[in-house]
Amino acid sequence: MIFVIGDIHGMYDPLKVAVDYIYQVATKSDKVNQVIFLGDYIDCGPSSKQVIDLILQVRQDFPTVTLLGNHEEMLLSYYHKVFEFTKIGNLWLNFNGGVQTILSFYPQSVLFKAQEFPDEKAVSELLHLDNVLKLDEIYLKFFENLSVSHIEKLQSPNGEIELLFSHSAFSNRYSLEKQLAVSNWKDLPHFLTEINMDIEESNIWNRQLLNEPLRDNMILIHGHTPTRFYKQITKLLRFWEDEENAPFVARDRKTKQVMQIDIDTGLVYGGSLTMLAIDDSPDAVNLFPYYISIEPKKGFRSKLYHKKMLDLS
Ligand SMILES: [Mn+2]
Repeated sequence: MIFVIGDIHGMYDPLKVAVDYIYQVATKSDKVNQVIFLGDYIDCGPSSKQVIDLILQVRQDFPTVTLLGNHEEMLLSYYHKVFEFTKIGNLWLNFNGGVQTILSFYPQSVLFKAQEFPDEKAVSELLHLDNVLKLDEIYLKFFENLSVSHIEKLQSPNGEIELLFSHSAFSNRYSLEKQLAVSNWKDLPHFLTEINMDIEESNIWNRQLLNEPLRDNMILIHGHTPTRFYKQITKLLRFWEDEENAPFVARDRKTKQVMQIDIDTGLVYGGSLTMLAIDDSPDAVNLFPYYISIEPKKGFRSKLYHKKMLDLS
């Protein structure tokens, strides 16, 4: 079994439920062959550091892939003062929940020395100081070494299937091979310059849906855009008949093959955390047997998670 976990954004409790489920599966029934995290571990929620600590623990116990999200990209760009860091810093701290991440990793930051919580202007001025954020080496290495994409090749009764994992969607407009060649955060500036791509189109920021499959028998699995967002941009899509916090499944118009699955179900926007189960055994009848949906706790009687069927119709 492969487990894929969508956008977490500093929300430790739902992640703990997902991780406990994985340990339970590993001790009771199936073999856990891979755990894949799709990025956006930090920002907005209160527990970014605890989230990373839990991911580091999972990494010790299971083969694990950790992908780079745009929020980790913002943190690194700010931390290393690159990519016009002031702009990125403002964007990160003022609009993307970066302050919560600093509070979690570095509560002694000068950001919190002021009597009142700093407003936008004060944050901008503080950006130039060195003691806003300091990260321990273990966390800095974790962020710097996050992968930009990952491929799993599976044998199925219908032939080989490639699963491509990424924080957000790849683009049909650029060479797939070049997009796949980016290994980590440090490769990004060179890659963007080389193919003249705006970072908004890269597979850590892009919000465009695929026009067609990236290659035959390849399914892209990603997060980044809360699935309910698609409902707002078009009413023509039919995926919203049941519930808003379900993964989003897109098929090729011509062949009707599944080509894209988005599992960011908007945890920090009042949605849920989604963990997709993938049956990677060669005789798997159903590649996507179920997903786990975890809503932030509503009361002590509420169930911790719900096991649901992925609607592939
Ligand atoms: Mn994102």
